[in-house]
Amino acid sequence: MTPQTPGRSQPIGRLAGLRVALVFPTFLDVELASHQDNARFLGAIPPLTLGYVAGALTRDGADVLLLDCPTLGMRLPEAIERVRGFAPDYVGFTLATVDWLSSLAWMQGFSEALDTRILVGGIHMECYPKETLQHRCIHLGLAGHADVALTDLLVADQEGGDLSAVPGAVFRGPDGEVVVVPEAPRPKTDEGMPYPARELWPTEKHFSIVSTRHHFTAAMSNFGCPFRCEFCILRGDAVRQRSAQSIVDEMEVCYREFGIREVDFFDPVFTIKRARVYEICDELDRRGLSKDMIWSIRARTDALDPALLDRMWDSGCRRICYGIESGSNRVLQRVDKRMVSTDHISEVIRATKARGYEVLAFVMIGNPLEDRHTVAMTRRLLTSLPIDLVQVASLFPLPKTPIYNEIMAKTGVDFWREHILHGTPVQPVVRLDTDLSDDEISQMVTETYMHFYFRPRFAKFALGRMREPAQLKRGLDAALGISRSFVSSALSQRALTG
Ligand code: B12
Repeated sequence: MTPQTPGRSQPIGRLAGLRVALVFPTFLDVELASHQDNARFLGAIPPLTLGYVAGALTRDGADVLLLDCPTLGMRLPEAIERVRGFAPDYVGFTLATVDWLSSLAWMQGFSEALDTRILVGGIHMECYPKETLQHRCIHLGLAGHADVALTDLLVADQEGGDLSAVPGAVFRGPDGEVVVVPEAPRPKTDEGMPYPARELWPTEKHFSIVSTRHHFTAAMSNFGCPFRCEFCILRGDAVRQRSAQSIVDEMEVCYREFGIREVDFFDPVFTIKRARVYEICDELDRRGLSKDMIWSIRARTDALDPALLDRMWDSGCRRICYGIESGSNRVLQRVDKRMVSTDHISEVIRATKARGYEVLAFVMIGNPLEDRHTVAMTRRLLTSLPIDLVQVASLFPLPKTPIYNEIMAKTGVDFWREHILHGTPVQPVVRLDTDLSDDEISQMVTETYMHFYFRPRFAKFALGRMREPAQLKRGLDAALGISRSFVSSALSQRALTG
């Protein structure tokens, strides 16, 4: 029997008749505060967050339009026209702090063009709810998971009810002052949480730069993370764990209803509970899904062991993305990845590759204690191990992280708050315990990519996995993009040094 999407079989209908358009903007035409290149090269990843919001809304009977603009190649004017035709009561946006200016430009565009209420949520609303609603184009916000309180919020807003009784509500009171209602404690399980509403987005168009199968989707097996990395906003966040049953049910829906053959789990540590991973594998085998569907996970090298690697391989897991972050043990300890040492990382990566997995490593440049020497150590680690793919990020201190809190304590300035309120630039980035400048770091990021990818080993790997021309084109586009940013950063370095 095909499993049902939870909640959809018996809609409660409290939102019946309400129309909500959810918009995931295309940001590349606006000046970004963050990593433009990453966004371009990652691929067309589904807007999972809005998929979950849409799932919660349709569960309770609302009509929802979900516009995945980057995947559809849709710019602001076209998106406005599409939404106008839908005549929504609300237009919803998910906000990430680093993309604030782009989101604001889109929300202002919608607010000027349409007579509708703008609704916001997302991780940013846990950081700067008050500052966000200072912008008059935004009417209503929610901090916390949509399935918990969104229906209450919209019903209260529609009926002129008491918004201050809704946990996580953010709104302007009668005198115009912004009211932020504390979020209720996060649920510990995913009970009652719908799946992302995949029927509302163009699944056939989604891919990631590393995906190999059609159709592809992204998913989440946990929300939040119990680890305590100092650069991460999820640190200490209450973990909402999904059961093995619910994860495999969702995979089966993906397989049968959407023809999906590859699922990439985006939560940072899929293997938090090893017993659950065994259950997932058993269930995938029992339903015959492991024969024809591949999946990939993100994990820490200290949250896996050889037996688990064997078990996941047998049930169709084919890629593991490890957050190894640095080749320097001092840097790892400084950012509280202290359970890991580079020796241990090397051992686990070799064991992973020996079983046939593709190995992707995430590294960062610009953490506290970073210097040219530690960056060289990271590069050496990457090229000394059987790693197939690498993603290099420059540290952008995020709000609500220990690194950012230390920067605030030292400088006395909350840069992000100023950015949200007044649009003041957040670059050059103020960094902690490193003398490296933004320009040096971005050049090192590009050099690290070049150092890793422009090697015969990678060319062999890439050619070996190209099964269709589209994959080859994506790989070449990414390589060209990296080379271009290398040349332009080399030229600007030369200009700087005269
Ligand atoms: C999958 C993912 C992506 C996907 C999909 C993004 C998406 N928005 O759907 C892709 C690859 C496209 C992506 C892109 C980016 N991401 Co991202 N992403 C994630 C990841 C791994 C999971 C997000 C998710 O699906 N969570 C599951 C849902 C259930 O939880 P949620 O996101 O909190 O959403 C719930 C509530 O917040 C609320 N809610 C959320 N939005 C809304 C909207 C409305 C209207 C309402 C009412 C409620 C509501 O209801 C949701 C459902 O319960 C998170 C890290 C993590 N583990 O959470 C990073 C994360 C959110 N991403 C991050 C970043 C930086 C980015 C990028 C800026 C990177 C870049 N420049 O390319 C872009 C920004 C795009 C954007 N505006 O979201 C940061 C955000 C940090 C910050 N404060 O800014 C995070 C936290 C990663 C990290 N540790 O740094 N991302």
